[in-house]
Amino acid sequence: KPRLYSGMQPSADSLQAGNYIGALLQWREMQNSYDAFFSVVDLHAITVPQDPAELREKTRRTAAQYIAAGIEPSKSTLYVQSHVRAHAELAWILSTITGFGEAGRMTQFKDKSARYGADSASVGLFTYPVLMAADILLYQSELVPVGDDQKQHVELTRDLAERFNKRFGKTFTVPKAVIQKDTARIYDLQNPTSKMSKSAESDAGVLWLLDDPAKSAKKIMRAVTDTEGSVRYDRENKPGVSNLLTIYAALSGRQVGSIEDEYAGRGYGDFKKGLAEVVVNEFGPVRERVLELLDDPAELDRILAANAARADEVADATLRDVYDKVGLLRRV
Ligand code: AQP
Repeated sequence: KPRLYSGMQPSADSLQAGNYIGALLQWREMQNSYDAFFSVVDLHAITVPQDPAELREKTRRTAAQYIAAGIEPSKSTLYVQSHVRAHAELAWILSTITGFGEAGRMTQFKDKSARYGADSASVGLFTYPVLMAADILLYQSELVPVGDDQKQHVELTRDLAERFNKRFGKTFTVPKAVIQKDTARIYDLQNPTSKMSKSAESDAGVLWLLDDPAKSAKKIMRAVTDTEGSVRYDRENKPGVSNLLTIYAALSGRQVGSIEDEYAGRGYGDFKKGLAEVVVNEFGPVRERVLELLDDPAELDRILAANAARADEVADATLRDVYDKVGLLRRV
């Protein structure tokens, strides 16, 4: 089976609906046809300040959400990035073949450093894409499912793989990004032109996977719509309603058209009530399962350790080859 790699940052207590629909649901599907590696990328998370105790907890919680959403640790390799040392080691090697200017062109760094200010933006935030390249290349991944915003980082990964192969001989598989479909992009409920995000400034527009169902229902009832009053998909003129339709379709497995038909001639209130039910039915059991998993952290840690050992095997083989190729003396 072809290899696939993807990951998420443990940057909040709960994942949000965009992470679930845009990433987890797709991963769950793909794990059947690919040799998939799914990582909780804690080394990436510390490129911005994190509280140590909270980070540990968020890492477990993120892993639990992967499992509860249907990523099977016996089918996919589901592990914590920092458990596999090769990530940091390969990132160092790759940083030595990355141009300073090349890294400086990454738009995510420009955005994030503008947010934090030049002096509080870390060097780690600057080299974030190099660590991401290491994540992907360690496993000789062919495919990398990512959101649109990560496309540039996968391009850099390809460039680095090709550069390394050319300079030192064939070592890495050159990966391809699988860009998430437009219908899998979820927007903020209060601000439906910007993407739903774990780090949104206001909580009101974010649907958390682990939120109390009544709270999620309330947020949906208060979601921004428009004055037209008809439930139809029109991303440009009706971003709020279109976003709700996208969520409805993704979580119910129905087509947008059939949902439009069902609510034709009915108001937004009915439509939102219907959606709230769909969300509660889908997220409720996931939440229950997460709570069960978190109830036995030792068992969860054991699963993660076993999966990290599996990841180590593949990663170490690549790293050993890389060390040899660049001329590092083997320790005997
Ligand atoms: N709104 C979204 N719609 C669809 N997909 C989304 N993803 C995130 N938001 C949406 C997908 O989730 C995965 C997780 O990526 P990440 O944890 O590296 O962070 P992110 O993409 O930056 O997501 P967040 O929630 O906005 O996190 P923070 O606030 O921590 O930066 C990716 O596959 C992404 O496409």
